[in-house]
Amino acid sequence: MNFIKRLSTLALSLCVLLISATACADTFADVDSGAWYSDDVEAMAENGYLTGYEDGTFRPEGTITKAELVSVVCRITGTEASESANSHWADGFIQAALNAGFFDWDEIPPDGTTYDEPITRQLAVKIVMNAFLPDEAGDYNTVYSEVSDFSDLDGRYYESMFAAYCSGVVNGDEYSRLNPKSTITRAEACAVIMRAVGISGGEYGAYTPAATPEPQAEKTYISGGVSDNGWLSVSGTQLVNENGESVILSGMSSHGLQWYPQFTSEAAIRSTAEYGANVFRCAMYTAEGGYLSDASVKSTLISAVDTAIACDMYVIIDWHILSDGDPMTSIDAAAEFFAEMSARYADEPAVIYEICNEPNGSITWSGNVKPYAERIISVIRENSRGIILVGSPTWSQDLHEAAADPLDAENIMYTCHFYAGTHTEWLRERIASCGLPVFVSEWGTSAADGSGGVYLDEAQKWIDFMNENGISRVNWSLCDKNETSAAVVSGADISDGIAWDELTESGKFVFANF
Ligand code: IDC
Repeated sequence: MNFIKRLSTLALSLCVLLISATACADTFADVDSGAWYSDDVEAMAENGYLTGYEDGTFRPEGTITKAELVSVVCRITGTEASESANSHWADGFIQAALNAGFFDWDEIPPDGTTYDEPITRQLAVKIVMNAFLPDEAGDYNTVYSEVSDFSDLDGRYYESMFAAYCSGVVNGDEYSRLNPKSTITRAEACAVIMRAVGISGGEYGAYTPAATPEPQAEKTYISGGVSDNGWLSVSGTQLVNENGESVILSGMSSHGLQWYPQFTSEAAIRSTAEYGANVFRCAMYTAEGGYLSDASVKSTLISAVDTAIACDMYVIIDWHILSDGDPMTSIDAAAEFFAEMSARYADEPAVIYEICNEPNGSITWSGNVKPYAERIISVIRENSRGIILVGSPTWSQDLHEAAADPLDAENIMYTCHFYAGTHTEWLRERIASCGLPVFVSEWGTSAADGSGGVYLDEAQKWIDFMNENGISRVNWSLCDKNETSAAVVSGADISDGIAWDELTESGKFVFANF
């Protein structure tokens, strides 16, 4: 069959494919000429490789199924449909593509059961590469070093994905991810097919690949960070991500922002992410020279929050009451502060609000902390659905009091703070038996005064316990103060990040356990 004839057959057959179309229009109502994929979609349509829906749309963001992708590839390559073995419209193409070696039997069993499932990106790429560029080879090292979610790629797709990536058939997304197990949109499938067709050198049409701008990595991606998990919520006692899967956040707390702002620099926060942290806590003291006497510390906080967000980390805004033990004392200032913060970060899934670090002194849960929490929660909820962390009396250890009279609100977690040299099995038992969603927003390897020890054996028991129970944790603290809980050795130059040998004994233990 000559090329022109094949094309016109294609144009005809594609009009009835997928897609049940009326006319092969070369523009679609919903494909904006400025969209990154518009040239590729247009080229596919002009060549008659595909058409849109009856209503004149192409639905570029819709997913493409196994049947749809395989049949388009078969038609472009001229792979004739085999005799159907079942009643599915695409069965003949699936059988033919299987025989042609575009994919393996188990990837799309030829019994029709999975034909209408959305195809994964890695399988789509394999089929496209086998069909159009079977001899193209890629390079492991390039992909390994450039792709941030390399570990998500299944081994059987290495060859085709390496070849596709190195030849430009696929690019990483804004986080340098290939998202191999995710679905692929119709627009993306067009781009991938047309690039492969273009690189194959014209056998399937005089097509010059569109000048699709290479998506550049713009944002930092970290595994287990905000781009992976999105908005968090609470399900039972667990913190879960947008897909309802359990999530553990692990990271560092700043020391007092009024004293150690240099440890909230981009280099410092990014360093913790590079060691595996996915959360950063900004401890804004209210007393001791903090916010209530010097509101300028709020700018340090905002800059730290924005830096953590840029690092793809979750970030806790901590109203760090301590020597001022009753949160009620400064409730008006807290309400004003959280109104401002929740408005500022209303659409930001990264931000978590910790409304009272450690209530203490002669106060009670029901008489002081709970009424405080109710007001501040309602303030935050006017703007944000983010997670809210609530402390309890006795420096956030009295979970049993909170459990006896819990808050009636959603996406709330109760904090429990421990220091391995002071708090042991009895506090773990309290957490295990309270029945509340617990978040350890502060813990130390030292004794409760921030010094002494370090107590790494007990700390290990805590880590094991938190892992077993899916509990998130934030370590005190990222600073170089001369106290054992500090993670960084005194006087270290951290302007280029934190090197392993600049970590204290505590820092090494904590960073190794993110
Ligand atoms: C400690 C600091 C220490 C500082 C002291 C008072 O490590 O340098 O002098 O606060 O501001 C907490 C508090 C946290 C404490 C920490 C260790 O939330 O602010 O930091 N700790 O004592 N609760 C239990 C222990």
